Parts: sequence; C-alpha cells; structure tokens
Amino acid sequence: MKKIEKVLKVLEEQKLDGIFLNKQANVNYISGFNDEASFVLISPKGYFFITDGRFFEEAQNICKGFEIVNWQKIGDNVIKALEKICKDLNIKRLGFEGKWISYSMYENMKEALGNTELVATENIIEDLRYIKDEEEIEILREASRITDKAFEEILNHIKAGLTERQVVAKLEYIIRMNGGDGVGFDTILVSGKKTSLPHGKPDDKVIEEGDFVTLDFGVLYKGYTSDMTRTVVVGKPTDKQVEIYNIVKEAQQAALDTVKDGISSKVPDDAVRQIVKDYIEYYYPGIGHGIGRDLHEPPFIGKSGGYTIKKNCVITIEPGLYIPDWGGVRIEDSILVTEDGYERLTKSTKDLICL
Ligand SMILES: [Mn+2]
Repeated sequence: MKKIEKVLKVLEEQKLDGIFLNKQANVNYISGFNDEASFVLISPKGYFFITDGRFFEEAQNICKGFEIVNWQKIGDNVIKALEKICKDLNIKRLGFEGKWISYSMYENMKEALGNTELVATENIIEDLRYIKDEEEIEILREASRITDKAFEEILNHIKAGLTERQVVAKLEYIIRMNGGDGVGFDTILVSGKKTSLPHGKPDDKVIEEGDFVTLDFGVLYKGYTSDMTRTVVVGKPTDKQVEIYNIVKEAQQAALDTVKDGISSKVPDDAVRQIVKDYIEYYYPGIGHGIGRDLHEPPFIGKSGGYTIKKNCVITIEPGLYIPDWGGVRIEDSILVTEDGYERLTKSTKDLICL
C-alpha cells in the first residue's frame, strides 16, 4: 500500500477528496492489475477498482485492498459507477488525469457529477513511476534476461532467403517459449536498405546476403516491457558497414559512460554528437526513454532535455545513424541508473555479428 499512501499525501496537498485514474498504465501501476478496460478511484475513504464483467474475477484475485466494482451492475457505463462512488463518499473535489481523459468522457463526467468539482491533475502517478522500486527492477531484469535469450536464439534463424515477416514470427514464438508474456510492442525487424527507417515495419521483403538486419524488440513480462536493439550483418560486411557500425557502437558507449544519478537528460546526446559528428545529418536526436509499464515513459533522453536522470530510473540508450537509400545502424540497451553509473539489463554482445 506504499504507493497509495503516496497518492493520498498528494491528494491532501492538492486539497482533493479523491482522484479518478483512467490511463491504463497508471491504473495498473497502482492496482497491480495487468490487463485493460479498468479504472481506479482513490480517496482517503476507500480505494475502488472499476471494471466490467470480463475482468471482475481476475481483479478480485489481484487488486488487494481495493473494492472491486463491476460497473455493468450499476448502470450503462463507467460514469454511472463513478457517480455512485462520489455520492457515497461525499466527494466534493475530484481530481482526474488531465492528459489522458477524452473530451467526451470529461463532458459526460461533468454532466453526471454536477455536485462534484472536477480538477485536472498532471503527472501524479507518472511522478511515482519515474523511479522504479525493487519489485519493478526485478521484473525488468527478468524481461531483459528473456530478451537476451531470445536474441541469442533468433540469430540461428536470420538467413538470406527468409522474409522479415518470417523471422519476426519466429522471434515472437521464441519469446513466448522462454517465458515472455508476449512482445512489449510491435517488433521492428528491417533489412538491407530498409534499415535506414528507424521504425520501419517488417514485411515480405526477403533478407539478402550482405544485408544489415536491425531488430528492435521488447519482451512483455508481468505488465512491463524490456527494449533492446541490435544490428547484425548477413554474410560478410562491407568496409562502410563496419565503419558505420563502429561509430554507432562507440557513440552508444560514450552515451552510456555519461549516465549516473543526477545528470540532465541532454548529456548522453551531447556525448553521441561528439562521436557521430561526421555523420550528424544522419543522426536522430532522441536517443532514449524510460521503460516500464509504458514502452516510452519519462525521462526522455535527447537533445530537448528537460528531465533529470535519477538513480533507479530504468532507461534505454539507443543512438543510431540512418542513411537514406543505403541503410542504418542502431544499438540499444536497457539500463538501470545507479548512484555513479549504470547496470546493463540487456547484456547481448555489441560486437558486430556476421551471420
Ligand atoms: Mn527504445
């Protein structure tokens, strides 16, 4: 209940009688639930987990300390359940997640909760999620371990003649077979010239001898996702492939070397720029992000700055060079920030692998 105590403290500071959460990652973070279509209301007078009949039994088993509400038993929609709780608890000032609620839901809430003042809040749960606790770190360690294992195994299946789609299917099978709950996000697997597309989609393109193959994938595990990218070569690399690969590898290490508790999120990007300076036009300036219940969550690492990287943040460092009509390289690790450095969670080799 430590997380909820922190929320209650914020409610007190902001003079709120309760807060309604609708952002799924925030709902799940607070409740321990790992599925969808659910909401949470927290007030000093009680904690409510609001869902529908599909998830009711599961929520009862998982969300300890919460009163589980099946809104279908109360009315036609979630708002009706919210209305009832606010009335029962005599909530006068209700916070909601200003960033995440839809305009129509807000309108419906305003209409139904006539006697309750609605107050837009920002980042109350996100601020708690910024620093990971021991349990979260263990989950992300395990997700990363499965990621490394899956990478090791998929290398046996990346071959000239197979399509990108076939290799992705195999990778996702391997992830499940190694204990992953699935993929954390749509796998990026691109080959040949397509590796110049930072977020290209795998399709029926056939992998050819001499192709770079970039794999960017994550393992979903207990509601959290890992994130790792490696670029490999099928066959013998050209001098230019080796040159570009080594620059990115050096740049990623330079960025990693800057990481420690208390630095600005701009600092790793500055380090990358020093190394890639001759190819700066091919550099994409967002080089990392927090991971957790969302694939991309604060702190965001890159040129725009604005965040402080802190001890027990779990972030990615993933610089790349993307040369149109030629190809590209990205190398990404998930790391745990420590007092004076970092611990790599994804540990796969970064030497250029030639298959
Ligand atoms: Mn990433």
